[in-house]
Amino acid sequence: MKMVFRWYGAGNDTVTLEQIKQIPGVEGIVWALHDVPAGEEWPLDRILEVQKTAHPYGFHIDVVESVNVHEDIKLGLPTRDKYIENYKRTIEKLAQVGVKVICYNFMPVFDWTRTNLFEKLEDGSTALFFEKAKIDNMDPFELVDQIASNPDLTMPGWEPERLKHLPQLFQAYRNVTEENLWSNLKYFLEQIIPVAELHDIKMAIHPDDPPWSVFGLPRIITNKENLRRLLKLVDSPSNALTLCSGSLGSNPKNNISEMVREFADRIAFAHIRNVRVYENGDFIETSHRSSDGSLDISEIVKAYHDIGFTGYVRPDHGRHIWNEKCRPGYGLYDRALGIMYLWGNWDALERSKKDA
Ligand code: DNO
Repeated sequence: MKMVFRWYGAGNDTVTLEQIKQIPGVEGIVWALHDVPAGEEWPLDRILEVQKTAHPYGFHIDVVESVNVHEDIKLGLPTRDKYIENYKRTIEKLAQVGVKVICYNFMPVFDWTRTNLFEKLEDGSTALFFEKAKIDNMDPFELVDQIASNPDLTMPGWEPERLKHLPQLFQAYRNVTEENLWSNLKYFLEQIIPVAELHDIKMAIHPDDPPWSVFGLPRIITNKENLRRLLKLVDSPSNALTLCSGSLGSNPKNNISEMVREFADRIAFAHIRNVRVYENGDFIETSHRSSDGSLDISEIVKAYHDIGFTGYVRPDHGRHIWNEKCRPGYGLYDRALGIMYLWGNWDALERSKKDA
């Protein structure tokens, strides 16, 4: 596995490249031009800037997370074609700097959703928390108000610019069913996968987080059957997966290590983290250690080891520990601990293979 670390960019992240350099075994940063609105073509000079920033540290920039998909594409509006063209141009430019994997998602309106970004765990640290009943009974505008009035709360897909259009967006999605979303995804993939193939890039879709419908919006990248269906929409190695253990794992019916084994050759990017799921459907993110959450991370790492995984791996959200002030889920300390846990598991497996 090739270890990478998500970095939001100079001035946009509390973590520095110097710090990342000192985490054992990190080869590259996972990056994006976070200020370019979804649907716009990424400027080459900005892409080159990232490369120039990363290279002195010996980091590659092979993995982009994410090139976001414009809502018109997900909605299947006639205007989608121009945004798809822009998407293709962005793929071509990313190819010019050697990008290998582009992560994206197909969640309507919102990206990951939580009810509290700083919920206390027993050890005094805080972590991202999802209270199911609260979301089920909530008017999404309420949550938007909470977010808008608290500048410390940032969630992807909840940018102020986007939130302004929320009423229209909800209106637009009113008649979009899951089947419509599938066919809009197929349309998109049929256009972009040939471009990705040409440049040897893997388009790695990220599962929905949480993997079920929120606020009545359709969500489809949620379980094994749907991942199978996705891979068949366009049957190409470039139509690939970001297998996120924590996103899929918040539904206890999803067996992550089984998915790793089944989709082995189509997983381009692995997000590994743990999550503790409660009986009422709530969940909280924990340390990566198996015994701290509901997922057996050791078993998941073993599945990757068994398939001889050579793709990219990153630790995912961490807790906020040791009083670190950071982007929710994206501090230095707990993600660095997460990496050491992943390496610990991996190295032990390598060792027993050698000894066998
Ligand atoms: C959350 C991330 C997601 C992910 C996007 C991929 O921290 O896992 O925001 O980057 O869904 O497009």
